[in-house]
This record gives sequence, structure tokens and C-alpha cells, in this order.
Amino acid sequence: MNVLITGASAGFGKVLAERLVAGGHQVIGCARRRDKLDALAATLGEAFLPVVMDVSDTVSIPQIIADLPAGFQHIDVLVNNAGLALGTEPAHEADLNDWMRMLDTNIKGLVALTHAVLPAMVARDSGYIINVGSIAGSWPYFGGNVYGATKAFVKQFSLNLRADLVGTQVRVTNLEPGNVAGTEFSNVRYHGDDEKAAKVYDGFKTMTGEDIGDILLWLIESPAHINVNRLEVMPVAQTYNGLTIAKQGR
Ligand code: NDP
Ligand code: 8X3
Repeated sequence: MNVLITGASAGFGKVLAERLVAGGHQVIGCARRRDKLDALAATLGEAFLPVVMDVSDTVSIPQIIADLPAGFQHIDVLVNNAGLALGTEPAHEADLNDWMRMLDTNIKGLVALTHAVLPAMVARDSGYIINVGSIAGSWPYFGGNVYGATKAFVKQFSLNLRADLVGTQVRVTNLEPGNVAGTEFSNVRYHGDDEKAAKVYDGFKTMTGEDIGDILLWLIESPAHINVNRLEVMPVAQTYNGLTIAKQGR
């Protein structure tokens, strides 16, 4: 299969690219950092096509897809994985630029990629779009404000795609992971503050990028007649916070 992964230079996307190539598939690996993609290409060989792409530059996406070389033009699976959280400040203290970047990447980028790739899947009556959402799209938490809202969009967009694709063989899944260590996610969220990022994973057994890569591979290799609509996964140590009441004087 040919699998296009956005955000293939790090984290889940990188693990998935490695798993897929090891399993005999071809990967179109997209991200902004050319050096990271080239390093991966050097390890994975010709089955990995590095493609420099900023998903938030939505105008550039159709041409990048149209320009893919012959052996990679046919996209069987699109993994919309590129995304980021920026900050955990409460809404009234958040940086508007952080909010806009999350909207541009997590929503507009994902929508633009889908728009560029989906028509060919429908025309072939086969294909699979996996969107990487988050538990943050279903469960509110302090400081999750715009990040969680972008992932709520991703969830509902995925479900609405399923509705539009009725009668076709094109599948759509929204994967909704909880806390996952070992990727660049928290380092990006805390603007490069390694210490703050490390504290997120302190003192409990979290999931890893390898766990999520395995789940993504399982989805991709699942039987073509089954559609996993949504898949929410958390480490056992993570659970719901419950509703909060601010008592007087506290
Ligand atoms: P990482 O930060 O490790 O990886 C993010 C990837 O996205 C990188 O390859 C990065 O590459 C790419 N990326 C970011 N912005 C852009 C952009 N504008 N254009 C193209 N590529 C971009 O994060 P994770 O692997 O942990 O997360 C992957 C996805 O999973 C995200 O959507 C995230 O929201 C979601 N998620 C993460 C969880 C976690 O706890 N880690 C839990 C739940 C969901 P580059 O910088 O080279 O462009
Ligand atoms: C990332 C999961 O819980 O850090 O999407 O928001 S969480």
C-alpha cells in the first residue's frame, strides 16, 4: 500500500513510517523539517519518499500532491497526523498567535489534505483516511481551550466524512489518544521547555509513540470491510477528572 503520513519527521508519524516500510508498504512522509525526513529516508530507503510540506500552507498542498512521482501518486491511505498543542494557559492568558497556529495546522491543514486526496479515493472506490484526533476533542481540561476545540473539529469532521462516503468503500477513522510520552508533543507545547515537558510524564506509566504506531498499523492492516469510526485510547493511569465546583473562598 501507499500511505501518505503528515508529520512523519517525529513522534507517531515517524514510528508509523518505520513500521509500514518494515511491513512492505511505501510511505510518502510529509513534514516541514527536511533534515529529519532525509535522515529517515537514509534509513528506510526507496520505500520512503520524503516530502517537505507545511500543512498550514494550504494553498501549496494541491500542487504538492499533483507533483508526487509516478510510483507514489496512488494514495491508498492518508494519515492526517501533523498537529500540535501550544500552551496550557487559561484562555484569558493565552497567546493569540498560538491559537491561530493550532487552528491553521490542526484544522485547516487537515481539511486541505483531505480535500486534495479524497476525490481520487472515491473515484477508485477504495481508500482510507485516518485522522489523529485526541481525547482533548471529547474531554475538556484546564488549558486545553483551543487545542481541544481543534480536536473536537477533527472528530466531527471524521464522522461527517463517514456520512458523506455512504455507499463507497472509503473508510474513515478518528484515532483519539490520551497521554503519550516520548514524542516532541509536550516540548512543542511548552515552547522548548524540556523540564516542564518531562513533568507531564512524571510518576506513572504512560503510552509511547510505539504504542500509537502499532495501533495505526493495526488500523491500516484491518480488513477492508470493517470501519473503526472512533478509537479512544488512554494509559490505564489516566482517567476522567469529573466536574469541578469552585467553593466560596477557595
Ligand atoms: P510530535 O510533535 O512528536 O510530532 C508532530 C509532527 O507533526 C512532526 O513530525 C512535525 O514535523 C509535524 N508538524 C507539525 N506542524 C506541522 C506543519 N505545519 N506541517 C507539517 N507537519 C507539521 O507529536 P506527536 O507525534 O505526539 O503527535 C502527533 C499527533 O498526535 C498530533 O496531531 C497531536 O495533536 C496528536 N496527539 C498527540 C498526543 C500526545 O500525547 N503525544 C496525544 C493525542 C494526540 P515538523 O516539525 O518537521 O513539521
Ligand atoms: C494530547 C493528549 O491529554 O495532552 O492530545 O491533551 S492531552
